[in-house]
Amino acid sequence: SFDDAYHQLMNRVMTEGTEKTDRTNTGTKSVFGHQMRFDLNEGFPLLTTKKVSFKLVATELIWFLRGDTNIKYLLGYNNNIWNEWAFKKYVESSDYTGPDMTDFGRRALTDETFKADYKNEMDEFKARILSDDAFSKKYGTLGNVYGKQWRHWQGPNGEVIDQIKNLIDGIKNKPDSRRHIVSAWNPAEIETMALPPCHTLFQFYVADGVLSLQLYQRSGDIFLGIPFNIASYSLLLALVARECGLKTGDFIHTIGDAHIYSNHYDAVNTQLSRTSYPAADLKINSDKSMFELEYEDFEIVNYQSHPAIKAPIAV
Ligand code: DHF
Ligand code: TMP
Repeated sequence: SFDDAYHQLMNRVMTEGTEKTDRTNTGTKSVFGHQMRFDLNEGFPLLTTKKVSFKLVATELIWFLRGDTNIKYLLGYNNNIWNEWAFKKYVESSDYTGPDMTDFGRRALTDETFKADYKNEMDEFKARILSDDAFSKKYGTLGNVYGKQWRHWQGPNGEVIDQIKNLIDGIKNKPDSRRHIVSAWNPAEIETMALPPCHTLFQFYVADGVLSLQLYQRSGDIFLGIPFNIASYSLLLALVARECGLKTGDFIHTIGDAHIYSNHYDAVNTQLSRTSYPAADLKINSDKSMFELEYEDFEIVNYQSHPAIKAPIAV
């Protein structure tokens, strides 16, 4: 099952991983270089040994494809997965006058009084992003992250490069090309990003009318991020195949620094003790082009899973 490949990765890192400090001061165990392969003809790879929210995955992918980099769109779907990184930019700015939020992610884990303050400030921040246009323009944005690079890469002479449109044209017109590449890693703009892209570069491949996709992910949070990344790129593969009139083949997930955070070990062991269910299926109930599709056009059928497992995210 799809879960097997993921469980193998968790097992590998738990048993062979090297302990390492990291940017977030949480501590991780990691391996460098791991590859998983998911054949989309076996169903849709939404993990079943914990519940993964397809809604959060799909609304995030549509947000990328719209070229959007502002969390306001996500908040409209009650998708909170990027809040901390926008909030961080706000509380580090001179416009923020509330209680000190330095290192809020880690402090909220051990200090109950602080946790309440943090929650208050975050709730206010979210409400303001949704209701105050000027505020959301300034503080809802994550900088020149995925959406910007995918759809509006800034060329040296002021031209704007739409990598996704170019990709679709390329796959349709020159399927054999070895240049079906999209890069989110724009070295000139890394400084402007709330978080440098984790899913860095991807490539499509066509053979015998079948489309495959390989992702190079430079850094992978195995417990929280990777389940989303697997589902997100599998959905992207399905969308591009549909757009180009091709069948779906494999999603190949190649990860550089594949790590488990030290405060996820218990959660990982819980998940490893579970047995997988049969894979779910993806349905797209619309004829619209991939650029016009909305979350409501997608449906995940026959998704049976174990319960969600909560774990803190390293900011
Ligand atoms: N930072 C770190 N440390 N790890 C990440 O995986 C990560 N991912 C980012 C941004 N920064 C990151 C964007 N993607 C969640 C999943 C994916 C994601 C961000 C957050 C997450 O928290 N998932 C939880 C709860 C989701 C919810 O219900 O809100 C989960 O249990 O899947
Ligand atoms: P880093 O920039 O120091 O590598 O931290 C980024 C963290 O976020 C790292 O734990 C990987 C994780 N991450 C994912 O696993 N998947 C994602 O899609 C994103 C955005 C981040």
